[in-house]
Formats: sequence, C-alpha cells, structure tokens
Amino acid sequence: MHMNLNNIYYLGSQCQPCRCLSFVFLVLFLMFFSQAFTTTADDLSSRIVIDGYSDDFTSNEELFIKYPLSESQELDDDSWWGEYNDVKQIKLTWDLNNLYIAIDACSWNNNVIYFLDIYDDYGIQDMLNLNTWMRAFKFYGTNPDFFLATWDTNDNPQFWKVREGSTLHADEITIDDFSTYNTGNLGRAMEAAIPWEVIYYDSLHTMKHYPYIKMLAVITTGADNLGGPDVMPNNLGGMPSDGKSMAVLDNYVNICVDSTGNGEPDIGISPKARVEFFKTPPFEEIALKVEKVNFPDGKVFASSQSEEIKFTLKTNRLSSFNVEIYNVKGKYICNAQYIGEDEWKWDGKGQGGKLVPFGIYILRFVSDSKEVSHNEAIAVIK
Ligand SMILES: [Ca+2]
Ligand SMILES: [Ca+2]
Ligand SMILES: [Ca+2]
Ligand SMILES: [Ca+2]
Repeated sequence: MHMNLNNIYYLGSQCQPCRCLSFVFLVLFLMFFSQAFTTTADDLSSRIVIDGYSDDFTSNEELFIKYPLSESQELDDDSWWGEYNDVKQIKLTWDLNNLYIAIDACSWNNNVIYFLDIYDDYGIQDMLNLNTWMRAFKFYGTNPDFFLATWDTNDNPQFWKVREGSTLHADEITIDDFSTYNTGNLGRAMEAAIPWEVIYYDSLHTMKHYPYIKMLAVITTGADNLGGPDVMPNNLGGMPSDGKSMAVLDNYVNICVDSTGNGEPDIGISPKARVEFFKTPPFEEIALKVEKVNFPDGKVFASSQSEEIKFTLKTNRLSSFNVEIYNVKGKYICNAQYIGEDEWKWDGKGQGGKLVPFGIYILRFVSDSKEVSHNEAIAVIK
C-alpha cells in the first residue's frame, strides 16, 4: 500500500513537468495558430492599432505573396527609384465597424497613395484632372472613389472621397489614420481604419449592392503633374522608366467583403482567401502594340464632298491614344476627333476650319504613356 502510494506519487511527480510542458506547447501552438489564422471578427479595434507600424496584421491579412522570391507577387525593389521609394505590401482586414488597411512602403521625399474603387459609374479616370493630388495616372478597369495619401515624414495622411457622380472633384474626410514613412527608413507603413459608413455612405451606396472593393497603391512624386515609379499590383505594361511620365494603372486587387449579400461584412473569414486580381502577378510586362487600324470606309476620302474618314484602333492591352495628323512634309495639321470606343474621325479640315489641300496625310497614333507611336497614311482627294 505504502509502496503503491509512493509509486503513484512518484509517477505523478514525474509527469508533472511533462504536463506543464505540454500545456505550454499547447498555449504556444494556439497562439501561433491564432496569429497565423486570424479572421475577420466583430471587433478588431483592440488588436489593430493605427500607429503606422503594420506588424499587428497577420500573414493571412497580407494581400500579396512575397516568398519564395520566384513567386513573389510584389518585389521590394521593383521601383524605378529603388527600394527606398517602393510600395511593398497591402495588408487588410475588417470588423463590423471598419475596414483596416496598412500600406507597407518606403518613401524618401515622395508620396504614397492607396486607391479604393467601389462604384463603377463614377470616380477618378485621369488624376491630372482632379481638383487635388494631380498626378500623371490614368485608370483602366477602375475609377477610384476614395484614396488615402501621404507624403514623406507626414504622419497625418489625407483621406479623400470623390463626389458622387464626379470624375474631377474630391473632398477630404477625417478618419483614423497614421503614417510613419520617414526619409528612407524601411519597415514603415501608412495605416487607416476606414469606417464602413464612410465608404457605404447612403441608401443607394450600400455593401449589399456593392460588395466588391477594388484597390491599388502607388508611390508618386511629391510635385503635381508627375507620375510614379512603382504600383501594386503591377500594371500590365510596366511603369514609365523615368518614373514621371503618364502611367496607365490597369491592374487591381478585388476583395469581396459581403459574399452572403446580407449587407454586413463577412465575419470569420481570412482576408487573403478573398484576394482576386484583374491579372494575377507575377507576370511579364506586356509591351503595348498597335495590332490593327481599321478604316471601315477605306483610306481615301473627298473632304470637299463633305466626306469624313473614320478609323478604329485595336491594341494588345488597354491604353488610350491621341491621333495627330501631319502632311507629308511633317507639318502638324490637327488632332483627329475621338468619338468613343477607340474610334476617331476627321473631316479634312485644319485647325482654322479650312479644308486642307488634297494629297497624302499621315495619322500618328500616340499612346498617352508615350510608349507607342504608330503611323498610317491616308489620302484626301477632290
Ligand atoms: Ca499598426
Ligand atoms: Ca514594390
Ligand atoms: Ca468608381
Ligand atoms: Ca510593383
């Protein structure tokens, strides 16, 4: 009996440390598990702190795969201005009240902008025409309705809402945001808690009707009228090599926040599992090419008979073009008139409204990004 008790005690005492260790491992495992697989929840305001450091987001809240490098969807140094002026990651999650975002980037005397697009029927198309933050960006596939922007060393980013129906006017709205970008320091972020009620702002603009949010982020020059050296997700044609010319932003992340259609954000899901792209990175840049210029009524027309010439353009990816008209001596005459859907017309008149002399004229198709210029000859006859 004595021996038995002793044995039991002995066995028990031997197991005590094992149990302790198991318990510690279990707790560590659960902590790791909960860190790695945090999901959207009713209230994340105690975990996500808007302080410009994004380590409070977990790996399944990172929208871009970064490792292994061969599969990286966004490189830390794919910017024309190098790793110290580069967008590196977008992190995102949500609860019942807010969409939480972090833009990991490095900015050295430059700016970072994060764009959101929810409503197809309005938003920024050409940022040069906006009333604020005029940058040389054109959007294809999105027309952003909101953006969050800051400049290097400014810890108080600006959140802007494009006016309903507008492509030109945005108004600043105060939300909870913070940025720590600071003259080339790595590991910094811009963070914001964007209240759902700010982006779903009235009974016509609801999550139930618009459950998808498109987004992208860029680094851009501090000065107006210039572009930028890096975008994420990467655009199809690549950014202009000088980092300053007009950039065509034609790729985006698309996130469904309400898959059940009940008008409430989905709770208990991994944000990463919701990531869709227009074109999934990584991919090779596609150089813009003119595939065909069509002249439905031929390349010859009699302007004196009130005839017009019409032509359409087919390219291998989305872009916009201007068509300049020159005579054979290279003298600029005027621009062809854009009539929509990649179609133009010309009535054979110069800038003063006078008919040009008959002869051969050159149509020069020039892409906005200046990547491509393509010539076609036409004839004006009597
Ligand atoms: Ca934070
Ligand atoms: Ca980058
Ligand atoms: Ca829009
Ligand atoms: Ca990029």
